[in-house]
Amino acid sequence: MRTNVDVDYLFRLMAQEKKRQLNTLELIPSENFVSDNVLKALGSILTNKYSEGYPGKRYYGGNQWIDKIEIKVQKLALEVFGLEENQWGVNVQPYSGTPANYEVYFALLRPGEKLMGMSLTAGGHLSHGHKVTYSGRTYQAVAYGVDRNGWLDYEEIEKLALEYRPKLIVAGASAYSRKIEFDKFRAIADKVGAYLMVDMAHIAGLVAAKLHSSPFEWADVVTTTTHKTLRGPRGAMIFARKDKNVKFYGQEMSLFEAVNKAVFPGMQGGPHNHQIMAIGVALAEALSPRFADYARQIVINAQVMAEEFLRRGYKVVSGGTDNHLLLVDLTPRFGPGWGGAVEKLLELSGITVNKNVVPYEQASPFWPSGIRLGTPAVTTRGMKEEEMVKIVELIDRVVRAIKPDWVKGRKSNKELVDEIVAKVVETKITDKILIEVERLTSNYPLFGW
Ligand code: DSN
Repeated sequence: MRTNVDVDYLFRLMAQEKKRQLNTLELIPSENFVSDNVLKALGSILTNKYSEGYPGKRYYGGNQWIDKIEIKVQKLALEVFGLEENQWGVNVQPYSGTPANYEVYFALLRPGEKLMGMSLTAGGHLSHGHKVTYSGRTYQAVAYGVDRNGWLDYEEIEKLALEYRPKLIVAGASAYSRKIEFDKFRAIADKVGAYLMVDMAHIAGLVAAKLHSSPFEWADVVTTTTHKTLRGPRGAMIFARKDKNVKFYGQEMSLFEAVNKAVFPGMQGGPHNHQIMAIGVALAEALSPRFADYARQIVINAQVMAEEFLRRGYKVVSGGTDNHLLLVDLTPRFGPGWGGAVEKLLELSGITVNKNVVPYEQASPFWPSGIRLGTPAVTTRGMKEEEMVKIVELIDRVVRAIKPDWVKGRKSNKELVDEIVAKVVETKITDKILIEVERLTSNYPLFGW
């Protein structure tokens, strides 16, 4: 291969990122590490092919093998979630989670119609109607939240639905650690004649392993990304009912047909065939008994982590977790607004988490009061309960290096956070933790599985 300085530079950056992934503890709940076979599919010649349309109905020739791949991936997707082909169809072409959600809105709603989803501050996702997004600007979005303890309050959601009468209700979250009761959402949707869409992106792997109740019994449409607990490539799928109809721009058709039209030609062009192939590989992996063991360990690990935080006196939103993630509210220790400083210090210690708003956040969303942690990626490395306790100990040592009187009663901002971070770095605690993290990660090598 001919060399080129820019290409070399890019590959050097990629090598650095690989090193980061190998040597740090990845605790962002929406991230994971894929298998070598998934990587092989993603980095394959399938990226060369154009195939607008669907199997058997393409706008380009030469799709005989692509058709077979897409059909097989659809079958695997239905099998993983125990679905019958006469009731459910699946579109495996969405580029990612946000486009998948918008494609469903395009299929079911007209601009200006009402959509109800969980608010971002309560743990929902931007694409569920947040005002700065396409979903919030195109539809009239109404947001539901959680109660003071951080739990979904179905009576409140019902009240809101009865008041606003949305045409579509979205259930699903990005920072909610408890089981979502899809049957209750269905009952609410039925009361107001709304469609029910479940965005199971975060918990798809747990649903596949039957560790979370299935949304398919209750929802009209289910969207998911494929790269979180499902441990596939970055990508998404939309499942839609074939036995329920909708009027799509004057034409009566099944929800599944409307979703297909919304994906292509509605909102996307050529499918990413390398990505579809990699989704298929991940789905085949999800069907193995090893995946069920993996998913069980994700939840055990998250619960052990939550218990250890509680034992060390931290506030865990909702008091614990039923799934793969937990939200630690740092307000009692530091006052509002210091999640960002903790995120930065943990990053310098080789531990990756994300700052996150907490329910009834008193600080700004840019400088929120919590951190969100999840176990899918460290569980892929093979870490178990003992390591979770160790990780919480490491995090605690970093957090305790921030003296509450440095921050309490002060409003966080970039300068102040930089100042606090510098003060802690001076104590050398981040260097010490970094060494311990490298020791821990070297015992659980990544890649090659
Ligand atoms: N951005 C993802 C998350 O981190 O939860 C959701 O799409």
